[in-house]
Amino acid sequence: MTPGSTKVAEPEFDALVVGAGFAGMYMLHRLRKLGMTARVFEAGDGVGGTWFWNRYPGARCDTESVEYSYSFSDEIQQKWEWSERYPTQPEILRYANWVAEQLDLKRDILFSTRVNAAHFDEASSQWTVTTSDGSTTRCRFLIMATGCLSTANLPDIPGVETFAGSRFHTGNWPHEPFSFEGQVVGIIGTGSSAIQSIPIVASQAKHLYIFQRTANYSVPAHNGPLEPERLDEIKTNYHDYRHRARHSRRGYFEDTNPVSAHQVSEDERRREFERRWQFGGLGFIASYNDLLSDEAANEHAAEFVRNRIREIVEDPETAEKLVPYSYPIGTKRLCIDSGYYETFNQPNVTLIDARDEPIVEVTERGIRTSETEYNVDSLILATGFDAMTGTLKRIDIRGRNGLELRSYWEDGPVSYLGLGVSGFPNMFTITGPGSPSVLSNMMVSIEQHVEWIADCLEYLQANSIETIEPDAEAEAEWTRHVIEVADGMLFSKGNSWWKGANIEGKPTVFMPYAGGVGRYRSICDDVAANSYSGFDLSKAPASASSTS
Ligand code: NA7
Repeated sequence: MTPGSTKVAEPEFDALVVGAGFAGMYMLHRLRKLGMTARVFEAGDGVGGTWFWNRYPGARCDTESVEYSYSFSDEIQQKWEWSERYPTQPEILRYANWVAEQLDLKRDILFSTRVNAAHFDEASSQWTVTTSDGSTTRCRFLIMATGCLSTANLPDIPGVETFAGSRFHTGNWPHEPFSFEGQVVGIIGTGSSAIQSIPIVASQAKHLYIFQRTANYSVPAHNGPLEPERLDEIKTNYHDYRHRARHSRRGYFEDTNPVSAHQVSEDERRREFERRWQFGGLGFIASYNDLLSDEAANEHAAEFVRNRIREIVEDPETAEKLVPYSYPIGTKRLCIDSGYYETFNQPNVTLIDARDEPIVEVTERGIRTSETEYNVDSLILATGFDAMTGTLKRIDIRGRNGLELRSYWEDGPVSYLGLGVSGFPNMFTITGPGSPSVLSNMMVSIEQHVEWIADCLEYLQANSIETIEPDAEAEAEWTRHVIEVADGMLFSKGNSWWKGANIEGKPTVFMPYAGGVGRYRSICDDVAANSYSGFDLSKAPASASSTS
């Protein structure tokens, strides 16, 4: 079938992909390899997804560059040269554009085009997708590659719209360079985005006021140039490294230490935490295999970080405000920093504990708390995202019988394997809720989903199957399993965006699958090997034509 076909019964594309981040880009490549006609709709005017929008100062990936990259093409992984251990946002964006060129992807991506609605028509088994330019496009398969952190959360602080100075959200940063030189700046939030940007903003601003509602745990990145010898060694052994990551717990080259924190002496534990602290990065939380499931084990790691904060921050009162007590380490996303705690030793930086001194409103001039008004020239909202479901629920998605996804998910997302939703035939979600996604190296999870979906589409074609959708019972069972796994861990103790706790009124349901990427991969593989068990497949009526 060719795009633009006038035959009404025919879909215009075999597949439409929503989003041109790393998921959408790779999906397009795989769809082409299957010989399918495909188009990608992308709201931004470039590829890169998360990395297209998050341009705040200091934006950098917390996963090492050699791991946060595509593995599906050895040519691509051998050719590209990362410059630093952790890639900056501009470098990741350059990489995304370079890959798009290598694979000639852009000719099938419609930029500056937001998907507003997608409705399934049962008579034709087609999706009709309505975009921001008012046009509609029909397809057989709808693949949501909308990312997990793509809807910025504007806090519901009274007056936030009235601020007269420059206002920024880290997740939607302007594309033009902006300097805070000589300015008084206020930043609300101390999550990962704030922790990355604060040292940079503090180096420019005349004064920086940081409004912290919850103290976070952060581990140093110890970023630096990527040594050529290390890069060579990885490139030589890339195949083995990638294999290890795909079958690991978190999707990284180095797996979680299989030892319990209780199995070793206090001295040994301290040495291991110290070694990982000095090495830097998210691997700190993988020091022992029970840090996320055993409170006492967790407390050892938490206390280690608390003591480090007290050592780094000179003013004891400020240090105490920065020390996190309210949740076990790792039950909210661990942060990785470059000089975050050290920044509080600068005379031009003030920490305001918004628990002791709550923010009352944003005024034209600044931020008013219960105690005083802080006048600022610029206001940075580092207040996170309506994660994982926010973007999907903002699109008017309707499946069989007009079933709306947003109402189906009113009490929290349900899905089968985080790949599909019952009642929404031929719709796939890449790294959707119910899959490891944000608990893992996203690249590993993205590639696994894209490859699984591509194999599934091939199977459907080969077997003349018209529609696939999760069986409601399999979906309910999987959703229960996702929650059960999380309940067996300490995640209920952190008010994280993983469970929607950061958004007023959002159902508090733990969304990602915490069972590990290796285990999850074999579950998905088994499902595929068993003729897509847990999915309902329906054959095309004999008269219907095939799509490609
Ligand atoms: P996060 O991690 O959700 O952090 C948002 C921060 O903003 C966090 O400190 C919040 O405090 C704070 N916040 C949110 N709303 C308010 C209001 N109304 N008042 C005061 N403070 C508020 O988002 P990030 O962008 O930093 O990171 C997202 C992910 O990107 C990260 O986990 C990595 O995976 C990369 P709270 O903790 O809710 O008390």
